[in-house]
Amino acid sequence: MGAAPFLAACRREPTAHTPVWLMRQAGRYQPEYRAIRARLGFLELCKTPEVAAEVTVMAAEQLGVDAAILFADILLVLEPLGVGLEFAAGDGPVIHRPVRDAAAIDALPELDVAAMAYVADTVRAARAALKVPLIGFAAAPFTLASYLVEGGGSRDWLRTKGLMQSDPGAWRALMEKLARALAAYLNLQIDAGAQAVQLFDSWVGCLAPDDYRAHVLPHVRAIVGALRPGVPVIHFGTGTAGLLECQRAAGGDVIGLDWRVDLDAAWARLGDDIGVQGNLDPVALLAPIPEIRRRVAAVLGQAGGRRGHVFNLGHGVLQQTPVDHVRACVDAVHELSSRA
Ligand code: 1CP
Repeated sequence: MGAAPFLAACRREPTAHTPVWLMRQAGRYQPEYRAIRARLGFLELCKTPEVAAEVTVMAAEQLGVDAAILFADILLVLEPLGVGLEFAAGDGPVIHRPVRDAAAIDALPELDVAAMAYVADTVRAARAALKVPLIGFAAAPFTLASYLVEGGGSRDWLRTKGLMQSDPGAWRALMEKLARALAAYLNLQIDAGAQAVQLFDSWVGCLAPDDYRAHVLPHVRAIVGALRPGVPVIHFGTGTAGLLECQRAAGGDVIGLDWRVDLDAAWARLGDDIGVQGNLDPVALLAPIPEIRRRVAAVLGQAGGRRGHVFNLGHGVLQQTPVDHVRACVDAVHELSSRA
């Protein structure tokens, strides 16, 4: 056997089947995860490396996927910045002291990456137990800034886009600070053993291409350029049909797509010298298994067996998804893409 299929696909090398992993493959849809969460808060779980590693490994093994993803959260890096991160039960994440103007941005400390040592410990513990490659991850700076500025999740990102458009100097200072933090954090994960990394720019699809080019692209590019060489970078976003060329220009070996684009048309725009990840609608996993298989076949059909396709959902596994449907999806990818 050559390299693991997941890493081979990230490098656009041939593989015996299309590799598959799923965003949020560890989480609330699993009874074992819910049992762990009944005794540990989310932040506590993330900060207990043995248990976070167990959650990482359990998801990968149960599903038979081709890669594991570190169990952590994109918002953890905000905690040492002293902005009051809390994962409030039921309501999603809250930032108690949001950062909304030049003075607050100036006062935001640089990340001391030593504060994230527990994540490196999780990476090491997971690697020791895993048979498949481990993906590390971080937010891309726009998506991280959106939580920091809004004070939590948002539907319209008014304050974030408002800051970007009305005080571009302050915005740039914020993005530069976050980009330095995120590059150091990802390199910490890589040094601990992460074999690929994914940048989650989950909410960047709310931007006009001109704003992306002026206010986001340079900072993503700075992160990608600062990472240890030789480790594949997956650059993911949702709602990015208007931004694909810009995302490609910003960097990454593989571009992660959501279901709102045809994978083949998106790949044609990106060019065949880059990999593509995606892009089944997570809602499809609620359908009966024969329908799941039909939809998996449709995504694989659009990829056409080309080198460089990593199968995934277009966003995370939904909490309501039956475990056997998730497994059926993974099995279908392997069966229907087998080239052995
Ligand atoms: O209550 C719980 O148990 C916590 C739910 C939960 C989980 C399971 C949160 C809170 N984070 C996570 C894990 C997580 N988050 C992973 C683990 C690895 C895996 O994929 O299996 C990853 C990669 C993330 C990344 C993440 N966190 C993103 C990017 C991906 C995406 O969904 O777009 C985002 C936006 C977050 C913020 C966040 N953390 C948690 C929640 C509920 C949210 C979303 C809040 C919102 O909608 O704004």
